[in-house]
Amino acid sequence: MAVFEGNFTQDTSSLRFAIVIARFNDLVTGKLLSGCQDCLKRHGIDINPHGTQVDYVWVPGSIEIPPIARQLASSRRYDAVICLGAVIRGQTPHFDYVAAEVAKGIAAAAFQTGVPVIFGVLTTDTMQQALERAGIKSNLGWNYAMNALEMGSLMRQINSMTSYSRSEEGTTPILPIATGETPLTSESATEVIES
Ligand code: INI
Repeated sequence: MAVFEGNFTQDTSSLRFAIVIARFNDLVTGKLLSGCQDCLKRHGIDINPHGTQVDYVWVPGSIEIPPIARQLASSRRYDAVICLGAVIRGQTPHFDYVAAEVAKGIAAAAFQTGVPVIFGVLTTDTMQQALERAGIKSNLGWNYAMNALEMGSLMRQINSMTSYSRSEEGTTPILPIATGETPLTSESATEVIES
C-alpha cells in the first residue's frame, strides 16, 4: 500500500489553474487575488493572463461563482479552480442566503467534476475583519493558492495511480487531467464519483 500527499516541490510548469473572482467587495477580493498570484508566482507558475497556466474569470458576486467554477472544472483544462469572494454581513438576512448557497455550490462543483475547487470565499461580520484576512494581518489568498497547488499535485498522483490500475484491468482511464480533450458530462461525472 502507499501514502499519497500533495507536494510543493514538483515541476509546476505544466500545472494549470482557473481563478474565479467576485467583483462584489472588490476592495477585498482584489487583495485576495494579489495574495493568490504572489503565491503561485513564487512557486514557479506563470501568472500572466496571456500565458498558458492561469485563466482569470470575473463574476458579479459570490453567488455567481458556483456555475462558472463547475463549468471550468468540467472542461478538464485545469488542475484546480480557485474561487475568490467576500461575503460580508449587513443588516439583512441576505448574507446568510448568499454565504450558504455559495458554500454549497462550490462544494457541489468539486463533487460533480472530481476536480479540486478551492473555497476562497471569506464570510465575515465586518469589512474590517475581511480586510484583516485579505492583507492587513495576513492574506488568505496566499493560503488558497497553496491549497490549489497541494490538491493539484495530489490529484495528479491519484489520477496516475488510478489510471494505471484501470489500464492494468484493461479499462480506459476516465480522469485525464488538464488536457482539455475530454469534457466531463454530468453522466460521466456521476460515474467518476460512484466508481
Ligand atoms: N455578493 C458578494 O460577493 N458578497 C456579499 O457580501 C454580497 N451581499 O452581501 O449582498 C453579495 N451579494 C451579491 C450576490 O452575490 C449576487 O451577485 C447578486 O445577488 C445577483 O445575483
